[in-house]
Amino acid sequence: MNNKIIIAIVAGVVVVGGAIFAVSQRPSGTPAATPSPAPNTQNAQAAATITYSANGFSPATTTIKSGQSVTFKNTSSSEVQVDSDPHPIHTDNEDLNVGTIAPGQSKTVVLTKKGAFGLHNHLNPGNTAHITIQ
Ligand SMILES: [Cu+2]
Repeated sequence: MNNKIIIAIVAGVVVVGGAIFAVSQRPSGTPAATPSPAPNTQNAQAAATITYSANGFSPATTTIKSGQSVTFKNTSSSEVQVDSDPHPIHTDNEDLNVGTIAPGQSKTVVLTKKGAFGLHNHLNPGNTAHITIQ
């Protein structure tokens, strides 16, 4: 008689404990556990990549279509700060004010404003590149 009660209690603890464990293992909130991208950036394959190395930006000119994205990749050993021309006010195309990118890192931006724009490394304004957005 007592054994049956003890077995029932143990079984109940196991079932309840198992249920709590199962619930705790479930990801909370929405199933989309991927980190949300920063504003104006996307994880999709970029239409073009502009690399910043010790020699500056490469390629010097890039052409994409409006709505496509461009990845800026810093392969140099120093920080780069990508900004729209003109230096230092950066007002031609504010989508190109990508900001600082640490060595070895990259940032991707979606560009929508059509036209031909210059950009530069704000920390070394002689390093420039051009991008045409059709
Ligand atoms: Cu600047």
